[in-house]
Amino acid sequence: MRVFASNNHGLHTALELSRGKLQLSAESPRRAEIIANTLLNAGHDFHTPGDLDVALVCKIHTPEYINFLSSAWTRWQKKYGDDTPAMAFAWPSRNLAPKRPDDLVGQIGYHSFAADCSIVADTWQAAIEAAATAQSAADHVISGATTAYALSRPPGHHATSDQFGGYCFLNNSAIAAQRLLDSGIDRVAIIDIDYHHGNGTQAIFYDRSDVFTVSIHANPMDEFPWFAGHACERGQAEGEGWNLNLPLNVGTDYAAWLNAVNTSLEQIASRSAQALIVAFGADTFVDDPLGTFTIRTSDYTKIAQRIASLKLPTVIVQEGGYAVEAIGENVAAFLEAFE
Ligand code: OKP
Ligand code: ZN
Repeated sequence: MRVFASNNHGLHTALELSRGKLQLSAESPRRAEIIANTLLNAGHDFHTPGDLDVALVCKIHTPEYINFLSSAWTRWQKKYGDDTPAMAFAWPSRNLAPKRPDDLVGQIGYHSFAADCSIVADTWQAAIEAAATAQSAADHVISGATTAYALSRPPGHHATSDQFGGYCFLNNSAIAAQRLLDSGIDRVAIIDIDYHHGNGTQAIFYDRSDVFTVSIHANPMDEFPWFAGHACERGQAEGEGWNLNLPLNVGTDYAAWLNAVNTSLEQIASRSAQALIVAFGADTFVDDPLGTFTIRTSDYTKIAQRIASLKLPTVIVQEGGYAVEAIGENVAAFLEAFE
């Protein structure tokens, strides 16, 4: 399969606040290195992404968010003069004013929803290239290929139009979906099978019916992102009925996961989607340190065969997956079914 990957993803090596400590993020450059090595050995066809189309990104993210992300590190350096990662410590949560402050630290809080993300010197460059990777994979499908894989890192599905969090800055899957629409496709479906709810993707398309967003994930009553991902969230206005959440219990096994995928595929098949984005996280894997599902490597091939049976042009975009030693094999197992 045609694989798009940036050589510069490692520019983003961030810290996360976890269990009261600042530590190296589980979302590491090593993840992408292992995926790339495994896929190269398996004979996949590697390409670097083209330049990101800024006008495309502006259809998914707000100008003030893009301005903020592109200048945050320089502003942080100017303010503090050292190399500590830029992070927030206050957010406009319930009962606080949602007005955007002028101060940089206030803006970091305004433009984020979690402290598992930090901005370092080249986070913006890495995020741009991750988005470009998804854009180029979409372009490959637009030019007639049945499938393409975007090895995007940092991931994207938690990023909303104007907030980062959950290791995500730009919503790569949403950008790929918009690219497909802009090529003349009337409706795109996104199936997000990362362990965590794709809250950013849901929010971006919540009032739209041109993108049918589906997410299968651990119940947000128990798992990150906690404040989105319930079955009752079905879209609004024009988009009412165009968002489907299938929250699953902690500890979900392959049989129950397959069942949710089958439900999703039936829904997608009845919505006249002409192309598909798979937001693929491998953190449903049995040994994933962040997940609790019990999916095994060979299960990824079987689930991918089900998804491929839709016979839609498909862009696969990498999201999470933190069992680093197995992530390459898990991605390879998934892609295998599309060959
Ligand atoms: C991103 B993606 C654990 C912190 C967990 C939230 C999880 C982000 C998942 N130390 N941070 O959906 O894989
Ligand atoms: Zn995840």
